[in-house]
Amino acid sequence: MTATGAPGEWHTTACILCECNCGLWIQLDGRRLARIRGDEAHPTSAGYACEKPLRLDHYQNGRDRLTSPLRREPDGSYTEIDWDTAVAEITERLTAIRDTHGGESIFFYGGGGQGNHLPIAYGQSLRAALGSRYYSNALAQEKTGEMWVDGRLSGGHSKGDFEHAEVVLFLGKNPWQSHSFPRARPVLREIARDPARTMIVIDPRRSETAELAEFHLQVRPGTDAWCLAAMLGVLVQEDLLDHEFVAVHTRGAEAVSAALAEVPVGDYAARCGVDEDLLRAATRRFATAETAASYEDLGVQQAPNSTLCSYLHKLLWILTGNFGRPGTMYLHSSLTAISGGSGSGKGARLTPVTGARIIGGLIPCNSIADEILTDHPGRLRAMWVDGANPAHSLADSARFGEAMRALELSVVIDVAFTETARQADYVLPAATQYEKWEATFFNFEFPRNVFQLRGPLLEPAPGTLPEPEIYARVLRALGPVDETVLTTLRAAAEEGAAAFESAFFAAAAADPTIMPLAGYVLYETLGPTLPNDARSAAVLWGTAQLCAAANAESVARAGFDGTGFEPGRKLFDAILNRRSGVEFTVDEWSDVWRYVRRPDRRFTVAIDELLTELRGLGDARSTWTTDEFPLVLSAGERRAFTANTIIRDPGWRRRDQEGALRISPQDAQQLGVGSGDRVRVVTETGAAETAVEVSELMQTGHISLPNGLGVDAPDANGRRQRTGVAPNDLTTTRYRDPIAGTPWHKYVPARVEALQ
Ligand SMILES: Nc1nc2c(c(=O)[nH]1)N[C@H]1C(S)=C(S)[C@@H](COP(=O)(O)OP(=O)(O)OC[C@H]3O[C@@H](n4cnc5c(=O)[nH]c(N)nc54)[C@H](O)[C@@H]3O)O[C@H]1N2
Ligand SMILES: Nc1nc2c(c(=O)[nH]1)N[C@H]1C(S)=C(S)[C@@H](COP(=O)(O)OP(=O)(O)OC[C@H]3O[C@@H](n4cnc5c(=O)[nH]c(N)nc54)[C@H](O)[C@@H]3O)O[C@H]1N2
Ligand code: SF4
Ligand SMILES: [Mo]
Repeated sequence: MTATGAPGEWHTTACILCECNCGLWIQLDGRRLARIRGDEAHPTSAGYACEKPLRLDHYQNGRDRLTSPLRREPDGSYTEIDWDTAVAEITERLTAIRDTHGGESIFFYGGGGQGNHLPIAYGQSLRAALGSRYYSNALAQEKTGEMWVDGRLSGGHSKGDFEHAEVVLFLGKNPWQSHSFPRARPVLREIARDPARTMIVIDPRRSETAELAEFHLQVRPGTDAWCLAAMLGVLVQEDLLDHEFVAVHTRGAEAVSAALAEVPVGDYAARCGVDEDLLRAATRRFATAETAASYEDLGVQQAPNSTLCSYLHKLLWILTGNFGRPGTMYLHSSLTAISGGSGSGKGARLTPVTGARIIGGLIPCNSIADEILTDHPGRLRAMWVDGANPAHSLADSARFGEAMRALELSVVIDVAFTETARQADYVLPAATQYEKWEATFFNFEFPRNVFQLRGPLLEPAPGTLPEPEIYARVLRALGPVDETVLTTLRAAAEEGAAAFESAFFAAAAADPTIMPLAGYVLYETLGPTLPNDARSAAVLWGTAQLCAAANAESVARAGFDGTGFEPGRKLFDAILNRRSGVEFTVDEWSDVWRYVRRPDRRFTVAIDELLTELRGLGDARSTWTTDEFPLVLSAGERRAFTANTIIRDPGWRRRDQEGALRISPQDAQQLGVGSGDRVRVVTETGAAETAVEVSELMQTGHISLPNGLGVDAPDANGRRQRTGVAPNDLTTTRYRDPIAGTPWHKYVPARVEALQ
């Protein structure tokens, strides 16, 4: 569906500012996104939208938009070049690097932020064509610890049914601002209002969510492992476990119970700074509720002991039997694997230079600079970045920038001239997410899971291309697929769905190199035959077929039934046509055990590596502050107008444009500063100046800066201005989780100096 441009017409699309991807209706005024409201027909968001997307035009028409491919010259300036030149030069240099150092020296990063995942599959084709092995994205600086634990426990991805839970627990998570589940604010308000329901929040800060909670366990920063261990200790020592659930649905619980029986609850409550009676009361409330659901996020995932915390958190709901019923936790279907870590990377378990653990196919973000800068024959020589801004979002930006400059080749695809683009050898301008076919693979619902394909509202801005076309141009130059195969498949596609289905799978069976290149092959063959110029959606044909084959029953229940390739065909047609989203699987709650990927369908609860860490907590260190750096800085809090770096123009923020440093009244008094005063924040890695906001929400010793600030964007006169602090000027890759390698963005030892 290309835009008709009829005045007053509401276009169906979605918000791209966080992983909820709420459905939106948008009215255009020329090329401006003029009026924006929640899409009432969207199956999950049902008309809900927060304040952020109302000003999405700052994304669509940002001053920093790219309109031509750029080449970096030896003096660091950029020259505009045409697409043919860009594709030819990049292909030639990629080929030379592959021939000299092997395809595994070409590293891929990104593949979509919060709303643009469709290009991942086309990127996988390019990786396969080059023989690239290593890949990563932002998940490897937040979710890989949790992914590792989920993998050990069940092999699935767990989430909660907050809307129907009697008790909800948020661990290092502030859904009032960060959302992450459908209609977060109305759901939170309903829970707070209902005397029969209870909210528990574990957060050092009195966040907007904590403000609504009955129990706020206001831990000292970085001490959640002691808090969670104490809660689990209470469960076992006060005999609050769901014994029947544990007996029927888990394996290895004896070892876990034995370790928890020894937890000194009072000592650990003191270690995390939470009143023991409050901790016990909150635990009893959680354990005795009919239904409970919980969510862990960055407050623990980017802090000390993060993988251990993920484990202890999941034990809380498993040992109390809060799984597999409405209002509890669940595992869910997926249309496709989100990490995108397959390609030829399958089998790589450790990074090539530093030997760090690869989880979900992703190199730990904290290792990337070392994988490039270390003098080692296996080091990474080239980097391809798409839809990410790692020179801003990863720990220690200065070192990441140094790593990018040390590469033999770096290519960045983005809509804007970002911090990462400004370190790259080539910059390729993409059409925005409102100018092309796009989709998100953040599809985490149960029992009805939803996928939405969005059509373009506008033609691509002059000079830009949708990513699938960019990948196709590079791949055509590389020529990884025999032309006769493409010709045969093109003819079959012209003939119709059935002919194409048999032809494609016959070709894939005859030649095992086809499947890893499926995105490209589908784009070149099926793509041109799709209605409404939906060529970029071609890869979803394969996705739909694989999803239908893997989840036959629940796809059939969603209305896509039949024999052979019929269910996949029906699902693909629905994806192409139902613009507010498609329920692609419909499950029964009893089906949830199908997603426990174990032969006995039980949770494997004993994880030896983490039980050892649990037993060692008594002697483990819980403070990393020093006389030089006496405060704990949370570098990257979600606020009302932050959305990673997706919108670069500070004018989109209605309040707190500069993103002040939040500090407790006690610390402010000691420094002799008040709200609005300017200070310097100093850490081991760097220093930055900022305004202060004295806040009752902060505990003494804890300071907090927002995420997504500190980008350099042109002002009305075209001069680049930096607004606010770039958090990763202050962070380090050195502090990291021992298992997942994830950074401690929420625990950066710091000091604050008052400025005159
Ligand atoms: N408005 C907005 N929403 C967003 C985003 C955005 O940029 N802006 N980004 C999206 C993305 S990518 C993500 S991953 C999610 C993240 O969503 P959240 O994880 O909810 O976001 P944060 O504000 O980073 O951190 C949550 C809480 O952790 C607390 N915290 C800090 N240190 C500790 C600690 O030691 N222990 C505990 N228990 N808590 C601690 C903070 O005080 C904060 O309230 O948000 C998504 N939603
Ligand atoms: N210190 C600190 N660092 C953090 C965090 C923190 O809390 N503290 N949070 C971390 C978290 S949880 C996350 S998820 C990461 C996020 O960091 P990144 O994954 O790097 O993502 P974004 O900042 O969202 O950048 C998305 C990029 O995609 C571009 N873009 C938008 N639309 C399109 C499109 O259609 N095509 C293409 N090709 N590009 C497009 C945007 O211009 C932007 O440059 O940041 C992390 N970094
Ligand atoms: S909750 Fe997230 S996806 Fe929904 S409208 Fe707000 S920013 Fe957009
Ligand atoms: Mo994130």
